[in-house]
Parts: sequence; structure tokens; C-alpha cells
Amino acid sequence: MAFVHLPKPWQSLERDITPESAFFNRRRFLKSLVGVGIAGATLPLLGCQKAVPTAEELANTEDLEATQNAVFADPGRPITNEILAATYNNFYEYGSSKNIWKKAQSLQTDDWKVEVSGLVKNPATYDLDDLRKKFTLEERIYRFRCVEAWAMVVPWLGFPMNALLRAVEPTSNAKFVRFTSYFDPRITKGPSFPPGQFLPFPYTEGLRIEEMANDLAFFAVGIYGHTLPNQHGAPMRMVVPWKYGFKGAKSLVKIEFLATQPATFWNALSPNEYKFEANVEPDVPHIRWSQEKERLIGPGNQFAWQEVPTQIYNGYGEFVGGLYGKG
Ligand SMILES: Nc1nc2c(c(=O)[nH]1)N[C@H]1C(S)=C(S)[C@@H](COP(=O)(O)O)O[C@H]1N2
Ligand SMILES: [Mo]
Repeated sequence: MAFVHLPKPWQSLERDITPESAFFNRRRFLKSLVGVGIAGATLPLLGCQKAVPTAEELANTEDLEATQNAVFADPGRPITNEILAATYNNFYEYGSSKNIWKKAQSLQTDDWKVEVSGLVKNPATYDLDDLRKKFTLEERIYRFRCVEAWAMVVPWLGFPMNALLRAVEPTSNAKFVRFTSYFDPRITKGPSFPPGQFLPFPYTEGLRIEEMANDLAFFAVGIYGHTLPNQHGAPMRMVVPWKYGFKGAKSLVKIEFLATQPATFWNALSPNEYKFEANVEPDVPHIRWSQEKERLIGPGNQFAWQEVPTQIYNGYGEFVGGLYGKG
């Protein structure tokens, strides 16, 4: 992000997509596009015409069963078009542009394991089956706000972080949690310029343990009714919707309970721009732009996205205000 915050013309997504059928029947909407692609849509990239991915290419996922959590069923805005969300990503392990979805397909998630260690009574290493059996999956539709001021609304499938806390039982010395993303320089090569090795990979993020225990804090293993596509952080990622998007580390391999605040990826790169706390706060500008407004992804051209006011804690103050003395 440090390199690409100013919108560049070659990052624009000019698409001609029928909007919001997805809102009512996301699954059927996706299936109806399989094989058809998005007719006529093109992505101008560095002057050459590139085809937009077909839904089939994007839907390299398995359906997941989950119960809708009624508390998070109405985000107050339409759900973002699934294909737009799946082709406009931040995932620096695969490059610094938003167009990394194809490169991310090189990640192999079959024998995935997530290690939970540190200051806990019951350290554990979970594979994906363990996770799905042990934790009841629910669907939560959350607003999502990137520090770069784009925003979306997506239906996540997963389980609350506090369910994991109950399973591993942190000790009283555990004050912080570090989350580490998968990193293997043969697969997650990083941006070509500057070279990936200059970035502090593996990507890590952190929370205070009280933040992790908050009802909103969530591990997603799916999105739009199916497992996560790689570009969204398969097979498991963090979702902390009251914070800027960079706090939601993707493709988690390690969760460690610590006594002190860990260093984190963006904060280490640029501490004045990316705070450890990183709550969505409209009246606290980024050093290079205002955070008072945000642009909702889609439908259509990136520069025609709908602008709406940013809400304190991304509108989740009733859940998290108490954590920051503002409940
Ligand atoms: N491992 C890892 N996790 C990451 C990132 C990243 O570059 N690497 N980018 C973050 C940022 S800046 C945002 S806005 C969100 C984007 O999530 P999405 O691509 O699924 O919309 O992922 C976050 N998690
Ligand atoms: Mo972001």
C-alpha cells in the first residue's frame, strides 16, 4: 500500500456488469455466469486488453453450509458483486496491484494446518477438517473498509474468534495475539518492484486479546456461500470489520498468544500511516488523504463508485466502542 495509494489509471476496472442480482441469490447468480464470462467486459492494463475472469475461473471453491447470524444479516447496504470483490484485492504476497487473483491461484491449500501456540493452556494444530468440525460455521454480512478508502459489503462464512479462545484457553499472561500469513518465496513472490524481499514478510497482524475476544472478531473460511478463493485469503483469514482492512491477515498459518505487542507488517513498514490499532475513524485522516468518505466498490468503473460517509468504527460502535472508552 505504501507504494500504490494514489489511484493510477492502469488500476481502473472498467467493467460492464449487471449489478445486484447477487444481492438476492448470490449462488445462482454466480452459477448463471459460469461458462459465459462477463460478456464484453475488458480490463485495460498497461495499455493491453485483458479478459476479465470467468465466474468459472473464480469459483474454484467448494460450497459450505453455514447458518445465517441474524445480528449480522442486514449491513444497511447492498452486498458487493462477488466478481468485483474477487478481482479487486490487496494481497502483497502476490504483487502490489489489485489484480492478483490469478497469481494467487498458485497457493496450494490441501494439507493446510494452523498452529495455535504461545501463552495458552491447550496449544493445538488444526487442519481444515478439524476447524470445520470443531467450530460451528455461521454467515455474517459485514461492511469492510480498506485504509485506502474503498469499501465493500461481503457475506463471510466462518466462526467467531472467541470460539477459538474458549478452545485454547489463553493464560492470564496473554495480552496480545500475533497472526501470521503463509509465506514461501517460491509461491508468494511479493511485488516485482520493489523486490519482495524488501518487505517484512511473512505478513503478520496483531490484536489485543480483548479485541480478539470481541463478538465481532471473526475467522472466515468462506465467502458468498463457498470456501474462500485464494485471492481472498484461503483457507482461513481474519475479519475485524471495525478496523481497516489491512488488519485482516489472510491465509493464516500461525496464531500466537503473547505478553507484549508484536510487530506487524504495515506498521513496521510505515508506522505513521498504519497504526497498530487502526480503527476506522472518519475524523482521523491518513497522512496523505482524508478518511471522511469511502467509495463502495461497484457496479462498474472504479472512478464511478458510490461515495458515502465513513462511519466511526465502520458503524460497529455499539459492539466495540467499550474497548476504546467510547461505548
Ligand atoms: N497476508 C496478507 N493479508 C492481507 C493483505 C496482504 O497484502 N497480505 N492485505 C490486507 C489489506 S490492505 C486488505 S484491504 C484486505 C483485502 O482483502 P480482500 O482482498 O479479500 O478484499 O486484506 C488484508 N490482508
Ligand atoms: Mo487495505
